[in-house]
Amino acid sequence: MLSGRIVKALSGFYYVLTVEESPRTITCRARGIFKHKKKLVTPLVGDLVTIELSSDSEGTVMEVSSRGSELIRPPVANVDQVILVFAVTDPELQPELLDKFLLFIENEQLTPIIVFSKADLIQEDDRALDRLKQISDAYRSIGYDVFILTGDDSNDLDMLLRKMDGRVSVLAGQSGVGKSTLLNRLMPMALVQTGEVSAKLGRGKHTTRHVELIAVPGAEHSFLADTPGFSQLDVSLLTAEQITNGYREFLDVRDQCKFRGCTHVHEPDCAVIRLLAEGAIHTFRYESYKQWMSEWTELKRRSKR
Ligand SMILES: Nc1nc2c(ncn2[C@@H]2O[C@H](COP(=O)(O)OP(=O)(O)OP(=O)(O)O)[C@@H](O)[C@H]2O)c(=O)[nH]1
Ligand SMILES: [Mg+2]
Ligand SMILES: [Zn+2]
Repeated sequence: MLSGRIVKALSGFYYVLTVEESPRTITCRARGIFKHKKKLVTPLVGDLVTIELSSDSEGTVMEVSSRGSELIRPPVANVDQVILVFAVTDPELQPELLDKFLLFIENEQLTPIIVFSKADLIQEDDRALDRLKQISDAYRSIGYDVFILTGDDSNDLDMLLRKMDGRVSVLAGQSGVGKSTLLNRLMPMALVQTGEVSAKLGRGKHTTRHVELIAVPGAEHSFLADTPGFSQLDVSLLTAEQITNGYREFLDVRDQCKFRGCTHVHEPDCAVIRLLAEGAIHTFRYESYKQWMSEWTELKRRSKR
């Protein structure tokens, strides 16, 4: 029996990187369904497993260890942090969508890192540059790490790489924002396919289709996962309280609201609404909060009909 980590799952096979002096990748079939504390589990990328070898390079997954964390989208287990990539243009930056991603990350107790890509595409005199600066300052003031990719950013890339030390990180964001491109810039030897590479080969746009964990070279227990892009996120999977908890700056002051369980929308003596009026909470954050709250209410109402 050997232990390892599932780094890729494709067409019924699990690719397991072994924990050994010289790690190797073993192609495995799963033994069927796994029971864990009476729950059925399907192995996920990121799972720590034990395997039985049938040859030097093939084996069977025998057991899945219990998970430290489990993301539904992208589907990865045992993640420590999420590198959330948002393009500043092409597609146009939508901070409310960024906040929607943050809702899920915060509620999984994962550390988000925000990366704004394609900043090299905005002209210096463009108003979009001011907007980017305002938005990134806002997220920094709330306590998030924010990186901006300008093409001339090797220092930032080094800092980002250091943040991945000893951790399992996963890239997340819409399709075409540059997740695979960023992975290749951080780890040039990984050579994952990006939209650009295959366009050169004349095969049209390449889009990532599976989750793959890639070991960060020279760093122990460090992995970065490339994932397929997505933008559909179902807020009805969360509770109303989780939506409120998804906004860090509201959490900090909720004890000052008059009512316990204040939703910060219509209640009197609400600390969030007071701070909003004082300018200490960003309007765009509060607006996105109301947007996801009302989407949540609407989805719940419809599901009851
Ligand atoms: N100008 C510029 N182009 C970028 C940047 N990052 C990515 N691109 C381009 O955007 C396109 C899509 O990049 P990918 O890295 O494949 O995007 P992705 O997020 O992996 O997309 P999916 O795999 O579909 O989820 C490619 O043509 C890249 O060259 C950037 O920072 N600046
Ligand atoms: Mg990709
Ligand atoms: Zn309140």
